[in-house]
Amino acid sequence: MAGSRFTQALSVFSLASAVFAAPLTSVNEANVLGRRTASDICSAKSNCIPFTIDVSWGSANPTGAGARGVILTNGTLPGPALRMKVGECVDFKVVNNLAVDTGVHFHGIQQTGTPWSDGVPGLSQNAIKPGETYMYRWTADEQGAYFYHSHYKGQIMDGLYGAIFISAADGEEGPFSSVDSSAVEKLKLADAKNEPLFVSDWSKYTFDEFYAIEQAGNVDIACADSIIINGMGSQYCLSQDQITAMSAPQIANLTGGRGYTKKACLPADTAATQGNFTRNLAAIPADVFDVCTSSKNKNYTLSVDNADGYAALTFINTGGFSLLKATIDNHKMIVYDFNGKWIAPQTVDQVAIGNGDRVSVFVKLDQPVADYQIRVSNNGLNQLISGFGVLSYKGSSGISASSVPAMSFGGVNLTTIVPFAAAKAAPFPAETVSQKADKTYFFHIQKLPNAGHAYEWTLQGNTGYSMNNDDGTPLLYRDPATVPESDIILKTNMGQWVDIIMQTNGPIAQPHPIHKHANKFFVIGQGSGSFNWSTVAQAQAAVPSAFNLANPPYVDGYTTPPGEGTATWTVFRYKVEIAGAWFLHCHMQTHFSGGMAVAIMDGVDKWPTVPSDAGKSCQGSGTSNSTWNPSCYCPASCPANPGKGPDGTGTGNGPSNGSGSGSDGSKGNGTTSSGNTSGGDNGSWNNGVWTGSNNPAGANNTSSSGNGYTPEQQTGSYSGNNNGVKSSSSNSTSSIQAYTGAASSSHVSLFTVLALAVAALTL
Ligand SMILES: *[C@@H]1O[C@H](CO)[C@@H](O)[C@H](O)[C@H]1NC(C)=O
Ligand SMILES: *[C@@H]1O[C@H](CO)[C@@H](O)[C@H](O)[C@H]1NC(C)=O
Ligand SMILES: *[C@@H]1O[C@H](CO)[C@@H](O)[C@H](O)[C@H]1NC(C)=O
Ligand SMILES: *[C@@H]1O[C@H](CO)[C@@H](O)[C@H](O)[C@H]1NC(C)=O
Ligand SMILES: *[C@@H]1O[C@H](CO)[C@@H](O)[C@H](O)[C@H]1NC(C)=O
Ligand SMILES: *[C@@H]1O[C@H](CO)[C@@H](O)[C@H](O)[C@H]1NC(C)=O
Ligand SMILES: *[C@@H]1O[C@H](CO)[C@@H](O)[C@H](O)[C@H]1NC(C)=O
Ligand SMILES: *[C@@H]1O[C@H](CO)[C@@H](O)[C@H](O)[C@H]1NC(C)=O
Ligand SMILES: *[C@@H]1O[C@H](CO)[C@@H](O)[C@H](O)[C@H]1NC(C)=O
Ligand SMILES: *[C@@H]1O[C@H](CO)[C@@H](O)[C@H](O)[C@H]1NC(C)=O
Ligand SMILES: *[C@@H]1O[C@H](CO)[C@@H](O)[C@H](O)[C@H]1NC(C)=O
Ligand SMILES: *[C@@H]1O[C@H](CO)[C@@H](O)[C@H](O)[C@H]1NC(C)=O
Ligand SMILES: [Cu+2]
Repeated sequence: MAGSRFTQALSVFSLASAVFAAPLTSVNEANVLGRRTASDICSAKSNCIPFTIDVSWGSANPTGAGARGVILTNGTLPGPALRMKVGECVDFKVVNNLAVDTGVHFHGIQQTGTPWSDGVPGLSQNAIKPGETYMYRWTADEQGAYFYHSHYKGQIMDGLYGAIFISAADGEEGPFSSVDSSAVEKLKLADAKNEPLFVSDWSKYTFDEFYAIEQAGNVDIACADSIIINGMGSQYCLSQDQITAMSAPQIANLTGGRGYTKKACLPADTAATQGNFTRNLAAIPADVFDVCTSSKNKNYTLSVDNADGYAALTFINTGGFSLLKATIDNHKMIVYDFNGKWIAPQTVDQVAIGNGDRVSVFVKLDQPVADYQIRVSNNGLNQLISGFGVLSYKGSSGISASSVPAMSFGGVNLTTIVPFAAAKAAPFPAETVSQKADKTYFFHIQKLPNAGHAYEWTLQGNTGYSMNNDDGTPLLYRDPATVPESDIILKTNMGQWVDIIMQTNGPIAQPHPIHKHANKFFVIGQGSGSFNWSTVAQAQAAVPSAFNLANPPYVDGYTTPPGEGTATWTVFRYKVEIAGAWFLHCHMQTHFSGGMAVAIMDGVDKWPTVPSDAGKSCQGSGTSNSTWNPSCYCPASCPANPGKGPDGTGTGNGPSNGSGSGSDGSKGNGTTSSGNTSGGDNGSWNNGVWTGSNNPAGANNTSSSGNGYTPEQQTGSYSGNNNGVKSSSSNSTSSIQAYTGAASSSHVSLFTVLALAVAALTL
């Protein structure tokens, strides 16, 4: 099984490399398939904010080491930022000018009522093909810092990402008065100008090349060339003395006395992190782990004005594998927003930023006018590496002479520091978590058992989630009744409280930044060692201090604790609130690509019907606080009760009197049918015309159907059972023909591809 998966992955790579073998073009040159522009798309209006990104393969040189193929978003890396306000909706159009498929996820956005806009090929949509466009429409329902990024295979490592800032609704008060009660207005202004700092590891290799090297060498690569901030960085090479001085005491032991490589990384054959597998070290280019070549590009500069009193910035880790931590010389940071939630503010010297995390901080601008270094260091034993930015006060004439770094290039503390405590990030205002759960899953995070591959992982414990599922039929489009629950597909009912216990197996329990799509989860407990209880309640009774059910972190991402010589465990608890097909996965792209994910079908009892025009372009022209009705997708004008037609009723004289009252023939305008024979009636409405015939022989059914809105050609049908007993049931079915005029409803054709899809998701 593992073997076939390996082969599959290899063939995918060969395909991709064929695509990428074409000479790289600059952003303005068309790819082979011809460019699409925003104008060749239908012009029907919604009242949402239009936002278009054009993604294309181009080249960039973030570290000065030479140009590399990257994904450019409107010609830039990172892409443009989207700013909105709670209650507003966006028509986020992605024009795929890549030569490969893509899909764009809105990290942390809950997608209430719009599960088809989550941007995950294979789960919530079909991948966007080259030359195609997909329009994601969703509503901003919670303030905070978010980001969009490719969720197709490993494309995030090639650069497709950009910020999303959602400001609070009028009257919603953040935790600003407990930051500084004398400067609430200044804090609000700073928050409104919150600047993204995308912090990320960077490699000279594209994702496909990177993954191919992992496979060829049978290694899990956690060694970067550079840490970049907003697409800028340098490669720094340390002397052997510097490496030795910054090495943690465990390194000699972990590496069998050899120490770090010249690139300051754990060697490729470090068994404790790579596993005891057969490797092919010769297949790994020397510059991946061993050879360091310095290069230089700019340091990103964040300009601030001390007249503002405070600046706000958000660290966002879009990297492939490096957990990061940041400090700003001579400045405290006041963390006020973490992974989609305001929190009770924490004043700290250092913040940790796991992959996918957003950490928003206020910086009090009370230092002498100068430049101060922003330091971003790797936060793990795998490598000694940092990237740098500059906090530049208006009027500055250079780096402050009295600058005091809080940590070294290798992330070693240089002063006494207070780090941000994510485990104590109490939501503001407080949230309530259920004291018990309805359903429990127990996962073992580890390398995929029996696969023999250092780069293959499982979140669940036995089975990995294959990246090739990204090319399959979306789970959202399938009838949950026909999808069996499995190791990698969980099924829940609406309203249930679900516990996810994750044990990260030792001997070296690496930390994993776990991200959940749709609504957030509470982090109710964590500890060291094995989770050797059968329920959370038993664990709570045994080690109450390991749990917090008072006001625990309520987040869309959280990093599991590390362990040396031991396993660790973490418990997430969430309420099923939004029906759809969602991911729970490690946001280290290398682990995710290696299978560390499960799909969750939340709310299978309230499974959504995907509008047939989901993803179709009909971008709106809203500019501010517009609202929209999520059940009304593309139509130019929404009916008062979209998706539902008038109630139909049927009465007839059967053997005894009965009545059927049907609900809501969808947008159809068949309304009333009545029968009048002793045996029963059989007939139908069509465009408001009754074409029924009496059927004295005894059929008791009446039905009506009618055409509704044009040009969308919605057809509603009502069939009432009028069988002379009072309990007659009603029924409504609706189908909306595709905007393009394609035949009838989506759900019918989707069932037919089911068998194929099941096969695709089975490993
Ligand atoms: C991105 O580029 C397209 C044209 O290719 C343009 O219509 C759109 O407004 C740009 N988006 C942003 C956010 O600037
Ligand atoms: C590392 O430490 C462990 C436990 O102390 C010991 O058993 C092992 O031999 C050490 N390995 C090396 C390479 O020093
Ligand atoms: C590798 O094998 C050794 C000896 O069998 C064992 O002690 C160690 O835990 C193994 N390491 C991993 C990561 O499995
Ligand atoms: C960026 O900052 C680092 C750390 O201070 C420094 O070594 C490097 O020279 C700076 N790069 C540039 C281009 O100024
Ligand atoms: C730095 O200091 C903090 C606070 O004492 C501590 O939690 C952390 O482990 C230290 N980090 C390193 C790399 O020594
Ligand atoms: C749980 O496992 C640990 C070892 O990881 C062991 O020391 C402890 O006694 C076990 N606890 C129970 C309740 O079995
Ligand atoms: C829309 O925003 C404007 C300006 O922020 C505000 O005055 C107005 O009350 C808002 N309208 C709604 C319906 O929220
Ligand atoms: C059905 O009900 C109607 C109205 O209540 C009544 O007039 C009619 O006689 C009834 N028919 C039979 C067959 O009971
Ligand atoms: C039965 O109902 C149909 C449709 O309303 C009507 O045209 C027809 O005249 C009725 N027949 C009798 C016998 O009442
Ligand atoms: C019902 O259908 C007729 C014929 O297609 C159409 O003229 C009429 O507007 C429709 N009524 C409603 C409420 O949709
Ligand atoms: C019509 O109703 C009668 C009385 O409930 C029932 O016996 C009969 O089976 C029904 N016929 C059909 C075709 O549903
Ligand atoms: C609703 O109508 C469909 C199609 O006529 C039928 O297959 C289904 O059994 C009906 N359901 C109920 C609850 O009457
Ligand atoms: Cu994500």
